[in-house]
Amino acid sequence: YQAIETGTGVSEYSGTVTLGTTAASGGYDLLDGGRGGHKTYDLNGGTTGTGTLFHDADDNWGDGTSANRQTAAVDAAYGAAETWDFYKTAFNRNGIAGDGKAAYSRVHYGNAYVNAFWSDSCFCMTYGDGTNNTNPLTSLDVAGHEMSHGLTAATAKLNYSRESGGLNEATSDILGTGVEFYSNTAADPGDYLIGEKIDIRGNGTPLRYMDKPSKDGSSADYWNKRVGSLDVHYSSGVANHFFYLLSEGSGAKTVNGVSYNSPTYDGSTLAGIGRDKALQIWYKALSTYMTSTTNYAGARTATLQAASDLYGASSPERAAVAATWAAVNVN
Ligand code: ASN
Ligand code: ZN
Ligand code: CA
Repeated sequence: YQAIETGTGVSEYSGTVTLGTTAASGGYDLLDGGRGGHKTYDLNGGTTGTGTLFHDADDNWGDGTSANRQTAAVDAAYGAAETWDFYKTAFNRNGIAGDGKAAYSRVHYGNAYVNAFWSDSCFCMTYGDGTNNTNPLTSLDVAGHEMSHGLTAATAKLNYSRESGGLNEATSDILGTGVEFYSNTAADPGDYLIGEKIDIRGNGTPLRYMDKPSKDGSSADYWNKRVGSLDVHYSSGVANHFFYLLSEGSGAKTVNGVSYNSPTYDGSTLAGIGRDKALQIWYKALSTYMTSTTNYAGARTATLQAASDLYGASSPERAAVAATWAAVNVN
C-alpha cells in the first residue's frame, strides 16, 4: 500500500491542475494510485519501451511551457485522469477495460513527431512533441481521443478501415469531446472542435469540426456510398456531425463562447437533446450493440436500440436519433 499524494502541475493546455502522485525515493513518481495506477513515462526522443518514469523532488510539476520536459507529462497525466473520471462519472465504467486497471502514457516520442496514438499491444498512449518540438500533442481532447481508442478496442472492436473505421475514429472524437466538456477548465473549455489547442495546422485552426466536418477541407458531412473509401479520419465526419446535431441541433448556436452553424442533408430543423443524453446513447450503442463490422447503417440501428433501452421505444430521444441520422443521410 502506498499513499496517494496530490501534486500540482502547470500544464501547457489546461492551466494549473492537480495530479495523483506517489512518494518514492525521497521525492514523487508520476504514478496515480487513485486511477488504477496510471504511470507517465519520458521516452526522451526514443520510440520503443517505456523510457523513464517521471520523478520530481517537490511534487510541483512542469511550468506551462514545452521548454520544461515535465510539462507534456502534466498534460498527458491530466488527460488520462480526466478521461478515467469521465468514464466513471458518465458511464460508471472502471477504466478502459472496465476492470479498474490503468493504461500508461508516454511523452516525448521521437523528434518533432506530429501525432499521438493508442497501442492495444502495450495498452498505452503515446505523444509526440509536435512541430519544432514545441507543440506537444497532449491537449485534453487528443488525450481523451487516444484513450478512447482503447475503450473501442475493449468493447465494439470496430475495424479500423472502411465505414467501421470512420465510426472508430468518430467514437474517439465524441468521447474526447465528452472529456473536454466534463473537465471544462477556463484554459480549455468544452467545444465541438478537435485539436483546437495544438496548432497542428500552424495557422491556429482546429484539426476537425463536429458541427460541419467539411470545414477541414476533407471530412464528410453526410453519408454517401463512397464514404467508406475515405481515410477513417474523414469518414468519421458523418458520425461526428450526427453527434453534434443530436446534442445541439441544427443551425447557428454558440456554446462556451464558440459559434457553430450545423447544416442538415434533408433541410430539416433539429432541436438537439443535449450532449449528456447523446453521450449516453453513443456509449450504450458502442458497448452493447456495435461489433467489429458495424457500418453507418448498423450504427443507426445500434443507437436507435440504445435510445429505446435508455429512454423508451416511444421516447422523444429515440425519435431524435432517427431524425438526426436522416439529417446526415443515413436511413
Ligand atoms: N492520432 C491518430 C489517431 O488517433 C493516429 C492514427 O492515425 N491512428 O487516429
Ligand atoms: Zn484516432
Ligand atoms: Ca476540443
